[in-house]
Amino acid sequence: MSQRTFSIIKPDAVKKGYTAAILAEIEKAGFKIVAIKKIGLTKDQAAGFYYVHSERGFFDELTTFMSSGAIFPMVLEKDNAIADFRKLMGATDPAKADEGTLRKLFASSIGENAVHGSDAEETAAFEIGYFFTGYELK
Ligand code: RTP
Ligand code: MG
Repeated sequence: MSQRTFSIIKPDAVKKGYTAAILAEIEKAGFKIVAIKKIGLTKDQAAGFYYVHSERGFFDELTTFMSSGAIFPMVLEKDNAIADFRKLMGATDPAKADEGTLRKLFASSIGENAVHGSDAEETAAFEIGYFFTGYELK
């Protein structure tokens, strides 16, 4: 059944000029881009997005990184979108990511790993609502 997931092209990938190449891989994999925009987050806005990790040792590094430059948040749609996008994205650590995955192709380290993807239906709903409002999601 058709499902929506949420993704971000992170600051490292935007800075390196990989945005178009990543979008091409996403469309090649069968995802429809429902919504996309270019924005910059404050550190507080990054902390709100990643609040589930607020007790983790890497939280300060993560929110500093996510607010370090422009990002492209987006909403993607296809059958089984959440699980299929996690597969396309690859492991959190690019050194452990399978060949052909976005993180294998475009990421440099566990901290600067090029893309985000929602991990469950509830997180996708929260994350889509964090960045997009109803009229942007036609
Ligand atoms: P994401 O949420 O960004 O899609 O990544 P993920 O599900 O694969 O990984 P998650 O466990 O949710 O971690 C969120 C982000 O935190 C950074 N991280 N750094 N230094 C570290 O040990 C470490 N561990 C995680 C990564 O950028 C990861 O994407
Ligand atoms: Mg995650």
